[in-house]
Amino acid sequence: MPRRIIHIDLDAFFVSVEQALNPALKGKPVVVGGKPDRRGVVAAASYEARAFGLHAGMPLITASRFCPQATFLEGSFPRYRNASHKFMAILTDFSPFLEPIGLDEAFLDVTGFESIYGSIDQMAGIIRQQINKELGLCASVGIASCKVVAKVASEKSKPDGLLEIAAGEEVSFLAPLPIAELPGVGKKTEQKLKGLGIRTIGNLAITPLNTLKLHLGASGELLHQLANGIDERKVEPPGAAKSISRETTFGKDTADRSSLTATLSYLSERVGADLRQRDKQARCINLKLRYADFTTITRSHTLKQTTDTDQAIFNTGKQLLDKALLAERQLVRLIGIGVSSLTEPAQQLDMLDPSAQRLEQLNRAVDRIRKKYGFTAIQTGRTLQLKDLFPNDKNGYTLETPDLSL
Ligand code: TTP
Ligand code: MG
Repeated sequence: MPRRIIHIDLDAFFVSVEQALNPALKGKPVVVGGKPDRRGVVAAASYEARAFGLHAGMPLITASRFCPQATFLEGSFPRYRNASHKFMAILTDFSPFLEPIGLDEAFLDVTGFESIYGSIDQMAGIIRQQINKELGLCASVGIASCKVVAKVASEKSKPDGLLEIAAGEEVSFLAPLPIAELPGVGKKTEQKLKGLGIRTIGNLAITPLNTLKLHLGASGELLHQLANGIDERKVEPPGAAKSISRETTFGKDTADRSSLTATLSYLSERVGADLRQRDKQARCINLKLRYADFTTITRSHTLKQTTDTDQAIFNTGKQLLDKALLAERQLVRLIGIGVSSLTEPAQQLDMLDPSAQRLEQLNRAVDRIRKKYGFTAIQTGRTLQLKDLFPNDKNGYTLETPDLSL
């Protein structure tokens, strides 16, 4: 039986939350990101502001030149997270097969649900109404037989829209769209494809697989499938992890502080990204070391305040590492970092600490760029030296024992 999948994404999310709180801002150009004299960038722009060319990622100063009459707001991340929880709670009422993506986006597998609601289209209408009634927000919805087509459809229906692609229509729906609109095609891939004369998703769909593999490697095959509307990926709940960890064995045992620190930093970033993807916070940070003689130690530290930032995970891990290296002078064979005692985000605490809030926003911004362009698209100064230690591609460094999440 063909699947029916809903992709739902809130319109101009941060801005819409502000407009729901202050209706005087509705229908006007509004920007969340900060005052225009600040060095930051636009996080979200209302559709009225987008009409002036404003978009996420644009420097605030440029935005204020294009649209001086816009209202510029600092925004409040805990407020958006709170709205996000309510949004996800509404979706859970409609289907247990829910996969949240970030704060304002989710997939729902609703195969067979037409018998309850008359049609999936009607079901989506009820979901949108409920979000509007309870949160004062507009959501756009795509419905299709697989994730990629549902996602492109919701994007196409924006703002405040609904677009259903019938089974069998996937390829013809995608074909005329520019390649940049295919999820998974970032700026670099777009340039490469254009260099090959591939401009539309339809061009990509009929390009021989070998040509794509030659120029794009393994991701060429995936993109070819997606362009043909083939996407078997399931809608999967993120799973209730009790702990999250990453570890790796070095090719050669080492006592070199800077490569140990760089590896710890990279592993901390992977753990942090996973933690945020699950929208969890951690109280306990755990370091694991295996020495050349195979003795293995773990050292833990319990934080006063829960965290989900790469920096807090790394800083605590680094303190534990420094202590352990002082106590034991052997070469290190394996290093691992993990978090446990996972909880829901502690919202009130963040409110009191604007610097924690900014760090959290920064981490989330990095997550978004990495989701689009690959994990190594952004590297911190500390991890850069890993280039000499481990092979890497856009998904990150190839570690000897990667991805040991429990
Ligand atoms: P998006 O869903 O990408 O954007 P949006 O909801 O503002 O607009 P729309 O979906 O209608 O196109 O991102 C959701 C929120 O994430 C957005 O409101 C603000 C935040 N965000 C940033 O902080 N920086 C960014 O670069 C992007 C893209 C989003
Ligand atoms: Mg959105």
